[in-house]
Amino acid sequence: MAAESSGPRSPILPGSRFDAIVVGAGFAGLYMLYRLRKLGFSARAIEAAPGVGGTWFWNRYPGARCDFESMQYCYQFDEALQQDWEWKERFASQPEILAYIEHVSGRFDLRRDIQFETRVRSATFDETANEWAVETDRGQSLRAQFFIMGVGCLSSANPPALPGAEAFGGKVYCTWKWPHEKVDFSGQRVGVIGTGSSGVQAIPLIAEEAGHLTVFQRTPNYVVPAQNRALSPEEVAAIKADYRGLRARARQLPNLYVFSRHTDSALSVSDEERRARFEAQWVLGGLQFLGAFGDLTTNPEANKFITQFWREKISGIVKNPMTADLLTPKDEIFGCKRLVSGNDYYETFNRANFSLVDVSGEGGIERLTASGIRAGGQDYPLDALVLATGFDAMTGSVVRIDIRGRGGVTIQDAWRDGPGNFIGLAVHGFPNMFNLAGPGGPSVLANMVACGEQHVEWISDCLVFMREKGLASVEATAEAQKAWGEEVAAAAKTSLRSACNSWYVGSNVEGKARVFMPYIGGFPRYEAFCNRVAAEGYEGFELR
Ligand code: N01
Repeated sequence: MAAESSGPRSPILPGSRFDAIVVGAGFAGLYMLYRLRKLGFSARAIEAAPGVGGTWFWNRYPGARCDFESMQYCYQFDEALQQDWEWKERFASQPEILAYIEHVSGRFDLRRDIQFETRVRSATFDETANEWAVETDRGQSLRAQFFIMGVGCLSSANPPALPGAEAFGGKVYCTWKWPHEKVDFSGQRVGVIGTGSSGVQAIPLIAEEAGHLTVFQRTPNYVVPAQNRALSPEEVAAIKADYRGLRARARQLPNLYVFSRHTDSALSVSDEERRARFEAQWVLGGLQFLGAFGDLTTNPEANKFITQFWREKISGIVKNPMTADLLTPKDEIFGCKRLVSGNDYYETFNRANFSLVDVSGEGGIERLTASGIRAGGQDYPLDALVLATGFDAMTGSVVRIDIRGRGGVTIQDAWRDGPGNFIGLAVHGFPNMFNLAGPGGPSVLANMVACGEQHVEWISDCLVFMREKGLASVEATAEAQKAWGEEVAAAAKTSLRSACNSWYVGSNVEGKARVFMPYIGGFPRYEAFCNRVAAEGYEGFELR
């Protein structure tokens, strides 16, 4: 289906022993590779795709776009790079982000150390040699002192088990592995399952093309207009004149992201003032809505005001009152699931070629049939079905590798009750292994690119420290991991985000431990922890 599987496979690179093996050539993995090389470590990155980009390589569905502003969702490690690159839009589209990552890999000649179209199958810690033995799906055996994962938080798909899937005669497309060639939906009856960020972005564009679009919605989401637009040369110049200043300000903020945010309580103002503030943040666009008041995601009373505001917004846009009601979140806590930033989402439901089907009831979608979907006792004929059903987030891409640490303990066993780790970077029992921008760090709650850079720099410093001291292994202690787990859990308790079903808590994956996985204590506090650990000679780690 996709072009990447049809061409010749990229060659296996020579060499089998490295200082470090990096898994993944997305934002974090690429920078890790760059940094390792710069510091004189030998490194090989292993990447499943035939190109760089990670999540931005695969997620090519129509409308795919970042919900962080492009001038912040990019590397800051190289001033010339951030000055040279010209972002076109306020929120960059997937092709623009992919072009940027490809530019970076070319500019720093990173591809020569990346082995593409290769999956790491297993990684086993050799306690005698203090190194990792890595096997790939191409039959290679590689060894390295350090095993570093940049596998992405949202890269392991979680497709629903739909009865009758084999009977369906139409085409099935998945947002997370979209074909490289243009998919032409002209005149077709298309169904979309999933109204998270991916579905919300894809739906308006598919609707423009399809003969008829049917959206199967299980849970209504809060969708805020992105208010995307072209960047003007003046605003780009203003940011570039003080790019370092912008980055420094971001570091002082919980999400590593500068935007308009207020810290006062939604309860401290009059109804009119509150409404005006909501309206102003709505107009500013995207995730900035979260900054309307300081307590929207911590105080249930403040949170409730949003539901009313959303109801009014939707009924002001969507003409059919039944559709508007179905689209309106009711008991859903605002901000609990990731706020969705879209373009023309609610407006799309006014189209004549559109149906919204509620599949929230018992049983939801009953089955796929040869000609479509059966739900609520009714048949919906379809020529094509789009799955936008999300990911086994944060841990899925780690646990699908057969990773075995000290004593042969598997990562699956170690993480059975949740992804225990120390400062998001290391796991007790798995010496010399690091995880970039995953659970236990601010990662998905923050600017992922900037967060990944901080991780890469911390790990690089640790590796240099070990080299200078002649150390063979570094491993998080059980006590440090336990204490960090308590910190992560205590922070989660302060937020309403841990109180609902979402991929943040793993509830979308059957059998997954229910744990709020990212660290919600804010980036500055997180970075201070990391810095203190390093300053104290890697306190919380056992160095051998
Ligand atoms: O996935 P999701 P996503 N029957 O898990 C529904 C990032 N991202 O790919 O809510 C019917 O959010 C499910 O319904 P419910 C971003 O962090 C960012 O959209 O579980 N429906 C839900 O509606 C985002 O949060 C960007 O009831 C079923 C949807 O599928 C994360 O990736 C763009 C179902 C899944 O939503 C994931 O987003 C895209 C079933 N059996 C992604 N199973 C931007 O930067 C699942 N669903 C803007």
